[in-house]
Amino acid sequence: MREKIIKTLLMKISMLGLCIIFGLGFASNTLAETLLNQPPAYTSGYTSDSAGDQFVADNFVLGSEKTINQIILWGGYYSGNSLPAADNFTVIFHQNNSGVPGTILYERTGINHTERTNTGNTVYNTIIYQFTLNLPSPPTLPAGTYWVQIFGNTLNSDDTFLWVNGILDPVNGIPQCAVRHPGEDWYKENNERAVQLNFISESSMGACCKNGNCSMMTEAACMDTGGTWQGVGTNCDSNPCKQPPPTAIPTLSEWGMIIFSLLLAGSAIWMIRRRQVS
Ligand SMILES: [Ca+2]
Ligand SMILES: [Ca+2]
Repeated sequence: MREKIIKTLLMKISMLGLCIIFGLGFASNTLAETLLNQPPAYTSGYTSDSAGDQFVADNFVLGSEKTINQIILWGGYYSGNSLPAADNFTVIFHQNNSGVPGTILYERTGINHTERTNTGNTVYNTIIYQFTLNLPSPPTLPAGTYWVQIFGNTLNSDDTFLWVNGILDPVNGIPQCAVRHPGEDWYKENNERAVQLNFISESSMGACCKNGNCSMMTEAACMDTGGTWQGVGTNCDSNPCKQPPPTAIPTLSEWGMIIFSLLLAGSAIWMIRRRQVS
């Protein structure tokens, strides 16, 4: 009888444990909504760069009003793979103008990645990375058809940002993408860009510290970049990140001082002797 009670109790405790583990798992889950999902095809790509001669954009549909605050895209630095410490992307959302990009609704430049991972794939000898970008002052767009244009700004390197082809999102994607050369009109091409447009709930965002720098991201993204997660709901306004200690001014160690004084004494003796000789 007692054994049975203990067994039941143990079962209840382990069930409770499982509930807690699952509960925590769900609680820390990121509340995310993917508004366009076009994974990379790794077959080909287009350069899209202010320091190149080409820009590309891709089209999508929103069924209702949505905020887009995160972009994941796939590409690399063609063709020398000179990976900058900080990426410099420009993101533009356009209205649709008879099947090509039209009026600009949102434009931000100088966007760095919050996550950047090597996919292990190459296109045109270019290492392809998965870049996660958090959009500053994210746009909220009503239901409709839009274009997202993304390009690198690689003025300081010989490489050019390459945005690889993607697989068409059967729900929110629209076949074809658009290409433009400086000073010319947009024209269509028969493929898609590798891109994901997301809405990540603010309630799952928090401050992430790395090397004294603060940026807003999800816990998973913070862990991936090797940062220190400050918790849900924290922000960078109060600069919660400890500044790295200032570089120490090199000082002579005790041994160094002993050797230094011996050298000094030695050269003094040598000087005196030389004077005595002359
Ligand atoms: Ca360049
Ligand atoms: Ca498309």
